[in-house]
Formats: sequence, C-alpha cells, structure tokens
Amino acid sequence: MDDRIKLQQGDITKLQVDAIVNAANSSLMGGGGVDGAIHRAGGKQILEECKQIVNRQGGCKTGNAVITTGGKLPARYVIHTVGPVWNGGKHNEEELLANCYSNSLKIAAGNVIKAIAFPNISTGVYRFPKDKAASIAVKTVDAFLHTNRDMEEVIFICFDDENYGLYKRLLNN
Ligand code: AR6
Repeated sequence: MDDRIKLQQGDITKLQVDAIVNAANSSLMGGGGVDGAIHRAGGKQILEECKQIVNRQGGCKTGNAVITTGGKLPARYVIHTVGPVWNGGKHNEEELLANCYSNSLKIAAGNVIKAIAFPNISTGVYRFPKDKAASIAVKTVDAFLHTNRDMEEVIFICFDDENYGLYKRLLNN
C-alpha cells in the first residue's frame, strides 16, 4: 500500500487539507449526512458555486466530480462527487464508485492539490455495502498514486466505527 494513504476517524469538515471530498447528489443542492455537514460548516458560498455549475452543466452525473471553494471551511476546496445508490450490485455500482475516487483525484491533480481527504462515499443513505466500498476506495486510490508523484497525502476519514475498522484492516495488510 502506498504510504501517502492515511487513515483518520472523525468529522471531515474539521480537516485542514487542500481539498475535502463531498458525497453529494446529482442536484448539487445539498442534503443530509456529510453533504449537509459540509454545506453547514462551509457557508453559502459553496452553494452559490454549485448553482453556477448547475447553470453551466446541469448538475453532476453519478461517478463524476466538480470543484468549488471551501468557503469558511479550513479546507481550501470542496470536490463534490456523486456516489451510486446501491441497488443490488448489478447496476454498475462498483465501477461508478471507483469513478468517484478516480475522477475526484483527477480534478485534484488539475488544481495543484497536494492533500485531499475522502469520506466513505455511498456508505450512508446510498446503502453501498461498507466492506465492498472500502476495498474499492483503497484499491482505486492506491492505483492512482502509482501513476502520480505530485499528490502528497490522501486521507480516508471515517465517521463511524464500522468503516474505521474496515479501513484499518485493509491498510494494515
Ligand atoms: N465527516 C465525515 N464523514 C461523515 C460525516 C462527517 N461530518 N457525516 C457523515 N459521514 P452519507 P451517501 C459519513 O449518507 O451514502 C446526502 O443526503 C457517514 O458515516 O453522507 O453517499 C447527499 O445529499 C457515511 O459513512 O452519503 C446524497 O443525497 C458517509 O459519510 C446522499 O446523502 C456517507 O454517508 C449521499 O449518500
């Protein structure tokens, strides 16, 4: 495993990194979970930029990502990505979740972001099985880092104990 991958437990809105990733929905208009927490803590500037993006390109498709300011957050940017809703596993959910990680990292690389933190995309309201989601997340980030020397740190920040335990096991092996 690439040693630029780090694990933490806690609230992503508190992290002082170049960018945090938001588990958004395709409307980009906010919601509950980590999305709600990010918009609350970051203030209205984030929503303003999301509205401009929606006006330009009409929201964000599942697996894609867009970037806005971090507003009042300690992070400079928020990269909003839209995870797949788990629907049994035969609707391309795994590939779409991998796309969330790789497309977020591509946007980060394009914006000279050296430290980025990911939440456990799709594992809340969108019901993606946490063990599968963790494997996909780690594998996709590790593969990206193999081809990229500029990124200095990728943090997985887990909110709940179950995810934290799963990542801990994966990253220690
Ligand atoms: N910091 C880090 N992780 C968090 C935080 C936080 N402050 N709060 C929750 N989590 P979810 P999804 C974890 O439901 O499944 C929204 O309404 C949480 O423990 O936020 O991708 C959007 O608008 C879980 O592991 O996102 C969409 O409509 C993980 O974040 C929809 O939910 C993701 O849970 C997206 O669903």
